[in-house]
Amino acid sequence: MRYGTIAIVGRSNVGKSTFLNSALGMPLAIVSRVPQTTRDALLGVVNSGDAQLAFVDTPGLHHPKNELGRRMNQEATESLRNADAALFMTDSHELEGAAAAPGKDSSRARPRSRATSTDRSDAELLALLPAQLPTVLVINKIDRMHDKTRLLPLLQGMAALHPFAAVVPISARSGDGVERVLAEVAKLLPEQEQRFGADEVTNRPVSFFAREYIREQVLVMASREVPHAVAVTLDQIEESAQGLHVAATVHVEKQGQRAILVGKGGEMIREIGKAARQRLMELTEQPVHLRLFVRVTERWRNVPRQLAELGYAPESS
Ligand SMILES: Nc1nc2c(ncn2[C@@H]2O[C@H](COP(=O)(O)OP(=O)(O)OP(=O)(O)O)[C@@H](O)[C@H]2O)c(=O)[nH]1
Ligand SMILES: [Mg+2]
Repeated sequence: MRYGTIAIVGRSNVGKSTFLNSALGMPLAIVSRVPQTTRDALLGVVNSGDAQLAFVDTPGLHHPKNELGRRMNQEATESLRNADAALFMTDSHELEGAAAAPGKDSSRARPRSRATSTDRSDAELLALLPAQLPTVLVINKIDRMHDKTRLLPLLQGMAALHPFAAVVPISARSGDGVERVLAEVAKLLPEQEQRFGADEVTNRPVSFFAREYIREQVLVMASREVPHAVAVTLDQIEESAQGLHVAATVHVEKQGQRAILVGKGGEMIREIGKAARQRLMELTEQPVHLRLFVRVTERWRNVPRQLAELGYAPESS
């Protein structure tokens, strides 16, 4: 019997949360095209053969621009310190693009589109892995590779950067290769008692997912306008015979962002609410009543007191 925690780390947007969902067989974690979607570490328990794999999905490592970003990076590096193994994820599509560009080495891969000054290279991030931590390299999004003959040299190039226990190409979106990752990771875990019951998936309460699923829909529906300025707090969360009652406030930083999120005649926020409610109903398997408010909370990403009030844990020392 094997059990252990595995930190899933890598740059933003490489597909860490998509992988967790694929391994779990349910869309627990939020996913979007916007970098820095995940802000808090999220446990997802996967039972595979005689092993129990406690995955911890983490925020994408990046050069932070504000207090929130600093805490997100800290959350990821702390998860690594507490893990029995790591899954380091990168994006084959980006590696392919970087390798094709003359004078660039594949370890320096950065997003081909949407590249920003917050991006960090894989080589930089590999240096953050604790020396003795057994690590599986997962090369994601192989479904997007134009030239599959490039895969082998990319795998070899990445493998040369770090003593990985295994290298596995996957498509987290289609599920291709995910089982192999589970098998490789299970080999790295200590022989010990399992910690979670067969039907335990996570340790986060429904209130966490209520906030997350609302923020996810904002990212999905208004990704161009307000990608990172959004936080969600709950004003009410109660269960009754009629189901789950949730009232939440969506915080943005500027009046203009508020106008966009509310939309013409309140249409945008209604659509966000409808989709988030659907996600919550599927998670909790009960009717959900959701009311949303949009409020301007200036500079919340930079003010430690407001970060704490908006649910982002105070920095641990
Ligand atoms: N084509 C393709 N797209 C993928 C795959 N895996 C993830 N994606 C997409 O990549 C984008 C980012 O996915 P996420 O799972 O949110 O990435 P992440 O690494 O968790 O990102 P952060 O939380 O921001 O660090 C989303 O649009 C996903 O649908 C894949 O295997 N193939
Ligand atoms: Mg994520």
